[in-house]
Amino acid sequence: MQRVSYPSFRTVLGEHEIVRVAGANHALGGLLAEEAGFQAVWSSSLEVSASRGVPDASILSMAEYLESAANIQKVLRIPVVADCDTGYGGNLNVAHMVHEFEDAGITAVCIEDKLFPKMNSFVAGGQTLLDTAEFASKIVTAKRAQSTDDMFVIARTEALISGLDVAAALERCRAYADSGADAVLVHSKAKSRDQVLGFLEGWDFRCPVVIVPTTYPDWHIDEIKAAGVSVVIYANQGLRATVTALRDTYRAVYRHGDSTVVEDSIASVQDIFDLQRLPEWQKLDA
Ligand code: SPV
Ligand code: MG
Repeated sequence: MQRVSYPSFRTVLGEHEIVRVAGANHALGGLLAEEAGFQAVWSSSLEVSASRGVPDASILSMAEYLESAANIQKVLRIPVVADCDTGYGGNLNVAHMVHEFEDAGITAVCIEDKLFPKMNSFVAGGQTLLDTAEFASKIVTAKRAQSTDDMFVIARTEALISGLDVAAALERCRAYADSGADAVLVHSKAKSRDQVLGFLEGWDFRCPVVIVPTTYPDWHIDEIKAAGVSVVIYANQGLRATVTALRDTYRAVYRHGDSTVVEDSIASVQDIFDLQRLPEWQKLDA
């Protein structure tokens, strides 16, 4: 058994009309997303920071996020899209980030136009934007810093998150696309898809659009595709499912006094061995 190989995110995007991406914070989560059929995995800053028990507020360092993303990518046959927040500082931090993520085999990174340190998009307050030209220069720097054609840089606008309107989001994304972004991500915390639909109606598709339908979960993939979106990220459903599953399981075992109460509803140990590809590893043992 050799290390698994995987296509670049750019290749995957070229092969699919729409790419479905699932959030994860560790390799096992990535493997389960791959098993379910997703075409890529989002190494989510919310998930990674939550897995460390700290807020998603630029508390962990670039090296810590890199380690998570790289550990996920090492075992997958699908590419990782790394959520790199603001790029961890200014332009030169962005350049260092691109170098390091590229070295680790990551083929897609996403940076957002908020001030460093950033706060998670769903938190009220702390959503101050970087000036459009300054963020555009981060995109130029990121593209200059990459050493392979594969590296895919997603420019994410938090305009709608910060309370600006669709026109402002469009203006920012046009500037980012013209600065070399490979795709734009328009994030919204509205309770319906209407804000993002308004964005798509005004977008001239000079580059692909990425969305994160967390607060408007009723938007079916066929409708998202018909609206012209190229990439959809289910950013934190896995994390939230994990919390529910662990909480219910721990509480039930503690309350019941033995674990018979959960045995029928939890994965078998053999299932874990299979996810670990144990038989393939055993063949390596000379
Ligand atoms: C993440 O998953 O870390 C994201 C999406 O950036 S959100 O949490 O909605 O900001
Ligand atoms: Mg994030």
